[in-house]
Amino acid sequence: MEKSLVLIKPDAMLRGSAGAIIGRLQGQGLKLLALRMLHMDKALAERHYAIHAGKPFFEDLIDYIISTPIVAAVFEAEGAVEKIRGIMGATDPSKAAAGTIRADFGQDIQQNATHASDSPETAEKEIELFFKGDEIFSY
Ligand code: FUP
Repeated sequence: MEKSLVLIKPDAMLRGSAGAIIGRLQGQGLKLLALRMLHMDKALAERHYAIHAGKPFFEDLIDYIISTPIVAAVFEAEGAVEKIRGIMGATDPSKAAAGTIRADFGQDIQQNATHASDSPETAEKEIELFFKGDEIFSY
């Protein structure tokens, strides 16, 4: 079984879409193992997005992700990483397939409603940034 980290980002929080997004993932066979609401600080944001450090959009991305509280979740399924990325759709909501979370809830390439891990290895590292071992349930 594979796990992936999902973040409900500030634009989706401001629009009240967190519950709908979590429900959509649960409804498509992803098992919810961990759930937490937090306001990321700059240090955590920079660690989470370290791979994008130095890119032109990096500073804006950090300011955006720390602009409101967010919801962090761990979901599990066989092939969870690819499954979730398919359900979420392309990074840019205007290019995301109809019926995907980003097409339905995202605004633009920055305010795109959700984050999901891009590989099982990244997922393990990202999950550790947001959750302690005993906060991840198995049932
Ligand atoms: P994704 O894996 O689909 O979340 O997309 P990326 O890892 O390519 O990008 C991570 C985040 O950087 C995106 F969610 C939004 C942000 N981003 C921008 O703000 N501008 C860009 O041009 C590209 C990405």
